[in-house]
Amino acid sequence: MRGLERNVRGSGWCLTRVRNQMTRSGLALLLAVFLGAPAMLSQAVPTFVGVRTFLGTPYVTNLDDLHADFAVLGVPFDEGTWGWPGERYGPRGMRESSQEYNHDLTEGFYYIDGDHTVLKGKHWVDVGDVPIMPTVPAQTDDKITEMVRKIRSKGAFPIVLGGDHSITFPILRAFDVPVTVIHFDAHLDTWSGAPGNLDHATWVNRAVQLANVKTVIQVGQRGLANDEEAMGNARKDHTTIITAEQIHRKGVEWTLSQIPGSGNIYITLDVDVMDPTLAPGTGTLEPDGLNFSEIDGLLKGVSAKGRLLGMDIVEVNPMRDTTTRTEQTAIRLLIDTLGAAFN
Ligand SMILES: [Mn+2]
Repeated sequence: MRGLERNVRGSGWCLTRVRNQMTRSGLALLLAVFLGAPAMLSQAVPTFVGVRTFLGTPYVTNLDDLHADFAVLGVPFDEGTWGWPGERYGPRGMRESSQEYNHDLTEGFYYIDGDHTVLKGKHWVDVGDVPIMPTVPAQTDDKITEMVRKIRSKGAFPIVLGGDHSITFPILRAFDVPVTVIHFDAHLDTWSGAPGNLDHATWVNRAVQLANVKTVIQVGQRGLANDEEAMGNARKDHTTIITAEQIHRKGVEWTLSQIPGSGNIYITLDVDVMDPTLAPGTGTLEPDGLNFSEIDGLLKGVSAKGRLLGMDIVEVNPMRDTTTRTEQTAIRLLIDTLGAAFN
């Protein structure tokens, strides 16, 4: 039934792909044709056709109607940045770039290496964006918490697309169980900032004060923006720090060995943890970041350290990357991580 619920967009199907689809699920197609209902043909839709949802998943506008394994929530918010604005376009950019992998997601994702498929039978939905109240960030933050809490109460895994990094604090507030936060970032995000302020460089100081946050493991820090003040606060916050240089020098396996096993895990991925050559579309560029194999290996490795309960991808700024490679890389990392965590 899931397939029949899917939105089939346009009639310009590529014949070769339709033929392949027919070989695989000819019966479903014939049935659908006879019943006059849309078949599982999303794979056959070109990437430039249709209304954009993440990976072409069904759009659920009312969270009371949410029945899925994975729920994608956009947070188009960048009022928490000290640098370049534009992260508010991150969710739109990632929805657009995700069309590259648009297909019937219950078929899972096939990897040529290892000749295997992950996430088979999983149901995804896009629940749209958090309502944003411009210039009233506390209200926006409350909405973030409310929506993530609701997604979790419906038994779905929240995938949050930011937005600047300040959004991770209201997301974590929505978890009512103890979590270890694995924080991938070029920066510690433990700066003191303006008094009472929640912004993208200070959110870790607040996160560690949440009763449900057990600890924060910081991975990938480097460069000149991590000053003594941020380092002092990171120590006071009892965070574990593994720098980019250590990862380059000692490798992915060593890095994973430094991260203890944990009950529940939450992953927050600031795309600036990657090298700017790989992810130029972000607000705070810093040379000598992680390459794709490093960040991919680390994400897959940490997701096996415990029970992954949620994930966000933040600081994607499409206005600084017209090539869209930042978005594409982030989406691939997300699928690889979920594939490792749920197989
Ligand atoms: Mn950050």
